Amino acid sequence: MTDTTSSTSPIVDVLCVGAGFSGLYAAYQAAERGWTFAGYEAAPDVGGTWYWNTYPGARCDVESIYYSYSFSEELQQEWTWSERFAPQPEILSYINHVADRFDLRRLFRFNTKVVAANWLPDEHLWEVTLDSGDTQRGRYLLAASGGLSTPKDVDVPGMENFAGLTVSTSRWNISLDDLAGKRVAVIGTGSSGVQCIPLIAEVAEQLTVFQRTPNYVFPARNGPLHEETIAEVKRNYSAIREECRHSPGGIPDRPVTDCAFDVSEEERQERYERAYERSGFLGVGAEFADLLTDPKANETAAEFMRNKIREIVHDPRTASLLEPHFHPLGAKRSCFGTDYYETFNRENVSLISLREEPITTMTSDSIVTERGSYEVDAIVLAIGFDAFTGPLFALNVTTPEAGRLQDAWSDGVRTYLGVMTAGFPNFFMIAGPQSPALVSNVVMTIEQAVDWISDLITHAKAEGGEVIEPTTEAQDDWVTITEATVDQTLFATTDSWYRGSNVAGKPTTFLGYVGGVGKYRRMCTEIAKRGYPGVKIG
Ligand code: FAD
Ligand code: N01
Repeated sequence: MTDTTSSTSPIVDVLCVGAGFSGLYAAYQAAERGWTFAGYEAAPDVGGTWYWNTYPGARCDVESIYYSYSFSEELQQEWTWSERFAPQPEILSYINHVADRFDLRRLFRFNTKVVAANWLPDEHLWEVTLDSGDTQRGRYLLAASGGLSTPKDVDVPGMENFAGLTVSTSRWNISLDDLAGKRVAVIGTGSSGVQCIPLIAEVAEQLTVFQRTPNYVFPARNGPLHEETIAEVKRNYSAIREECRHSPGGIPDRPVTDCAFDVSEEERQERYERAYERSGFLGVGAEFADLLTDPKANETAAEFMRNKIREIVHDPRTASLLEPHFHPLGAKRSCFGTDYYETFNRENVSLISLREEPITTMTSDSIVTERGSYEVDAIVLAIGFDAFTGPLFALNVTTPEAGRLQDAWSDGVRTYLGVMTAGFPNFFMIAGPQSPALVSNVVMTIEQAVDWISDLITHAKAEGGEVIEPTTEAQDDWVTITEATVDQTLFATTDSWYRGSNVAGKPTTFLGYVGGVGKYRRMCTEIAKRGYPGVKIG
């Protein structure tokens, strides 16, 4: 292992922050290419998202046979997923297996936070400072620090007054049994809330869900993966992965060309029914080509889902509060749940709409709203993340010329391909903002990004170049492309973490490229073939 423990450690080729899917694959590529590598991970072990998010019900919502590494044929043949959407412990075991199988763990220092990263222009090196005070120098700095790894600051009024048990889904540190027989509140009904609410309802004496914005929750339709399915997938894995790489979302596509009003009302409803049964990202929200561009078309799908909620939820008032009316279907990240709406038929579950009665404060044992006071023993916070820029800014990435990354991006994110940013040489982001990560099977996006970055470094080394930086012009073009692409869609009109609007004071720029994984890959490949025209290599 490269000694990464003191300021006298030898200079490494690659400094990397994070040991989730991104960091581990970056370590693998570095080892394959013979580069020295020093990785740092704040957690005690590998896993990233799947190390931290251990709340009840946590699982992926991109099918596991796709939401996994494709770089090793042996790996994908020897690993067998148990369910369509594997639960968190299984995904974490998989990541641990990968770390052991490819001997990657030795390349990371755990329980170690990177607190600063400074570019030394005369030496063409990055120097990272660790929370221990140690420093380490390296030629390239990779932020594999995750898009959803920094929990949002708790912005619920009066939280500091509450004396009962408080736990956050993104830093879950209790067992479900700790909530047994208790009066529990869940605040937040995004993907995390949707996954844990049904399981908490099963053990709590009383569960009160505090919902601010109702979302569209599709049935996950999870289940065991049968032997024949697994055998079939393994026989065809190479072809399946290739299809994913060139698809819009990093999963096998189901292309549709017709629009919602091209068909009769009857046919539309039949197709939504079939899509609802199928579920997944190619379900209702992907049944017609114009659902994410035409508000009227979208409304047909939204109303279909509201009807489903009214059918499932017995109490009409609760059903109406659960009906999503505040944003188009799919324009915020859709949620996939198991018995989510059914849970609100339980005697011990009630729903409070924070749009009707916002929380004003808390006491030691109650949540106080504009309309009443709710006594609880425990509060589960499922309020989301400071996405992308949260973890990146915490690195305090600084160059003498451009200053800190957070200052360079004070008006919004600016990247070249979501991978680099002008003014910050030899700094690379894996699955970063303005990449397709936001709306893709992220593991596929990670592999593509690491391969592309590694090829660029290889190219620069071959040319004798030590410094790699995008031109401002290429970056401006990419920002324009990402904005123009999203402006054609309903994503642009919707407040969500996709746009940074969930965090007070964060500039609202869209944090992803929504033109599709396949199209993005083609662009990146073409840029590489042409000798990286948007990149200065010196
Ligand atoms: P992460 O897994 O977030 O890992 C980043 C690591 O960097 C973390 O371990 C963190 O501790 C470490 N780190 C950050 N800053 C520092 C620092 N300064 N110093 C040291 N270490 C640091 N995506 C999908 O495509 N499909 C899904 O089904 C899916 N499900 C998800 C479910 C949940 C509950 C969440 C939260 C996200 C989900 N995602 C999903 C997105 C998921 O984040 C990515 O798929 C993927 O796991 C990201 O991997 P990563 O390695 O890039 O980042
Ligand atoms: O976070 P979120 P999440 N008072 O931001 C509410 C991935 N993921 O952790 O919409 C009261 O989506 C907020 O309300 P509003 C996935 O990419 C995947 O659930 O802002 N409420 C919202 O209801 C996902 O998109 C899975 O009005 C407050 C909720 O809290 C991303 O991670 C599972 C509040 C936050 O929802 C984030 O999901 C889990 C406040 N002060 C996560 N602040 C899978 O299924 C926020 N809220 C694979």
